Amino acid sequence: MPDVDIDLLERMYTTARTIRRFEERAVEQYRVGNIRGYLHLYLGEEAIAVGAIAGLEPDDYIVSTHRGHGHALAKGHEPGPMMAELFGRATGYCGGRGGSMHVASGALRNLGANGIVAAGVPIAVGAAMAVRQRGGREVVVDFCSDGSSANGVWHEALNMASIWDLPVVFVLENNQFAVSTPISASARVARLSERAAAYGMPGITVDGNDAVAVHEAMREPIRRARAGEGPTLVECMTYRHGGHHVNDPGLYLPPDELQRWKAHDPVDVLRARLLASGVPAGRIAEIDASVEATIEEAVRFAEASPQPSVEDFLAEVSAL
Ligand SMILES: Cc1ncc(C[n+]2csc(CCOP(=O)(O)OP(=O)(O)O)c2C)c(N)n1
Repeated sequence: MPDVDIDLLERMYTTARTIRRFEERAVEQYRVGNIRGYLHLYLGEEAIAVGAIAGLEPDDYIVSTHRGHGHALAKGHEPGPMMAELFGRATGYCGGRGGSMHVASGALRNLGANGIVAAGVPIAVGAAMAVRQRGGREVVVDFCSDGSSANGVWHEALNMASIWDLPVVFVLENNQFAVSTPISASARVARLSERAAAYGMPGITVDGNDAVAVHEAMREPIRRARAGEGPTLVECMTYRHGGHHVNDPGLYLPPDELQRWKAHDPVDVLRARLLASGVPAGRIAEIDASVEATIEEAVRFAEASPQPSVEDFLAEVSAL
């Protein structure tokens, strides 16, 4: 087991637990009609955002996906305005206009979740080009999905990032399904990280349910990107705890496979690491209680927040 700083381990556990409770409460709020439309949950995949972002600096960028609540929370978005965004309220990160699938924050350097599969990948490459042109030292982490890697633009974007040695790390969240299609029905390669070879960049596969493993695996890709040595593809193996979105019962997930992955739960893995590192169970209970209070406060904040006004609908819309 890698030797990990206890403070870092506590921070990673707190973030994973925050994402978990945020989404569990979001499901409740969806069921009572406070959140509408689609809600794609990150339950079971939390370790990827937590581990990948733990190694970034505040000025580094992320680009997210339709399953993006965890990315945003790990990048420092506060649960209150995040929940308000899901509620469509004026106090949300995008004034309630983005909702679950379009959370973004310039200040926090989250270039946005995206409802279109693979659409974030060229945005990440464009951001990395901008960093390069400005002579900056920021790194862009592009969260993308197994489904996105079957999309033409994913391949074009990886190729361009590679030929120009752009400062980007592609973090492919392989939850093994694109809606109900298993990865075995859409790819012939055993590991999607093998696709990196086609573009002359390193490709690695890591246990995406272990935040420490993800964090360790990201060290060299982040260093490489920052040093101008080019991109890396990091495939993180994981599994959804349910269907594709909140209203999909996920009946196509083989029950024994789902159970196996649930037994390797990302939050439990971090808790076990804390205990094994000598952190007392009482300290973990304190963290849990504080997360609980934060998320309760986030729900209250969202509920009490005003709806966006009709007059403001055209604000920030420009016509050329
Ligand atoms: C370009 C495009 N095609 C199809 C869809 C419809 N769609 C939404 S999510 C999804 C697949 C999702 O699977 P994956 O990309 O692996 O991400 P995951 O949901 O597993 O995180 C599809 C096909 C879309 N949003 N965008």
